[in-house]
Amino acid sequence: MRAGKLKNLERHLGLYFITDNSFAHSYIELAEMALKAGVRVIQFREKRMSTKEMLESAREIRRLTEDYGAIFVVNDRLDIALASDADGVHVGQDDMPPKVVRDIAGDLILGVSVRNVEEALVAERDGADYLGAGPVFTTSTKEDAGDAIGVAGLTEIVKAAKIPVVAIGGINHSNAQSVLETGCTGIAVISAIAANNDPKKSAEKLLEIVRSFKKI
Ligand code: TZP
Ligand code: MG
Repeated sequence: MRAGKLKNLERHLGLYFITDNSFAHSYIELAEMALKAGVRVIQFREKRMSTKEMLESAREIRRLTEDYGAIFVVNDRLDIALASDADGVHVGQDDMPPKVVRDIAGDLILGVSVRNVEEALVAERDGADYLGAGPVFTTSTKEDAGDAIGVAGLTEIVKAAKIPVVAIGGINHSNAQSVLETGCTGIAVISAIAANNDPKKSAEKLLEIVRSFKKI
């Protein structure tokens, strides 16, 4: 079960879309447009909703991702991930430690946000299945994202890590190529899809760029 999930994960990580409710479309609309475009990993990221509302939204996205054979990941909240039958959970440096996530939910895909090689190696040792590395560029989407690590910082992480590295932070159609040239497994975006007038078309264009680097 876990091995199968991980095999799909590596293949699907090329374009990783993170939902955000601050733009014109709802989670579910954005998730559906991304899935229709061909995105196969959707992360549900929500900082304001009540737990009850979060669970409802997560379950809705779970059903949708299931229909498309896509991977569903919940940001921060292991309880919501488990209750919505998500495939994975993604934690940051101040969230539930990866080792604890593994103890509680050994079968879940585990993603960990890292900013440098040191954090990357610790996350890998503690059981991460993939890394979210960034912010590569300055972004206004995440307030506490910290300083940009640049393509140079990303390159160091990609070289040091044995597990897939997904680049995140300020990635768009103009800079995606320079990011993928580092050899990272994929790119994760919020605003490049969610803030676009046509999220589906935007996702399709990003997928074209990713496909010029790897078979996904
Ligand atoms: N983690 C690091 S940067 C970031 C997250 C969640 C925000 C990414 O959003 P955008 O709009 O793609 O820069
Ligand atoms: Mg977090």
